[in-house]
Amino acid sequence: MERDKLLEEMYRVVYDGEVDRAALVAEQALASGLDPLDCLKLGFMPALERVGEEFGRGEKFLPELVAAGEAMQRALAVTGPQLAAARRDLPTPGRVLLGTVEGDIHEIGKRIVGSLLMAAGFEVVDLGVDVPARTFLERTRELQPSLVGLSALLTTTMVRQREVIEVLRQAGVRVQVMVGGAPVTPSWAEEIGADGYAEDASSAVALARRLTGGPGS
Ligand code: B1M
Repeated sequence: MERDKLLEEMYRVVYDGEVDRAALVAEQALASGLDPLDCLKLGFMPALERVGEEFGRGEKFLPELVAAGEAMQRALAVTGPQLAAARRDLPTPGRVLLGTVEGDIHEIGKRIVGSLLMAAGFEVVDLGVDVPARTFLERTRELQPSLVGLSALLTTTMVRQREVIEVLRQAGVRVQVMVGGAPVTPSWAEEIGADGYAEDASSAVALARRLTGGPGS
């Protein structure tokens, strides 16, 4: 299948929530030589954004949101490992502890951020979703990461980013904290005392490099 047709098909499978077909289309796209990041940015993600907008306007319902999210997850299961093919020739710029904050189960953006960080050579420990502040503290003490990354997709869970930062600071743990997620803004990051904010996965890598003093910082 040619590139434009594949991109259209990627969009369609997520928009229509065709969970099983999503992995197949992702495999076809990679086999045809398409870049995994292009597959996500130009094919799958715009469809998920549209479903999200339509859900927000009451034109789509929860089952459709769930199906689109599932289809995206299947596509990511195929493209993610290729995105994350780490550059082993470089010394690792550091360890990143990544998670979606408590109360929030959105994980797609965080996984993409994690994959690109791995591709940039970072060691990524992904704590998953709905991660309490206490867990961030415990795992930071245990793993001594250079950077903690907090993702939040809901206006109601953004506040948990502040909570994690407070818990870390109150415990006297000094670690850089990066925040991101659709509702998060640079001013919010500043207000809660985060060390940096990244709008998307590529800028998260640039920021992580800067905060950890890694290559290209
Ligand atoms: Co939800 N959801 N959702 N959802 N969902 C949103 C976020 C929403 C905007 C949709 C809408 O109404 N228009 C809305 C939030 C409204 C608000 O808070 N103002 C919403 C809602 C309301 C809900 C529920 C409450 C719905 C309900 O139950 N009634 C519920 C909440 C569940 C919970 O968390 N407790 C819910 C559930 C779900 C699903 C489970 C069905 C599913 C998630 C599946 C999954 O992740 N496994 C889902 C989905 C898919 C979405 C949308 C459609 C897509 C999110 C996504 O994956 N985007 C979303 C609408 C939207 O965002 N347009 C929506 C693609 C992803 C690549 O982008 O996550 O933004 P994003 O990540 C980007 C950047 O933000 C950034 O880089 C990423 C890559 O470029 N980034 C970081 C993200 N994290 C970062 C961390 C960093 C740095 C950058 O550093 C650490």
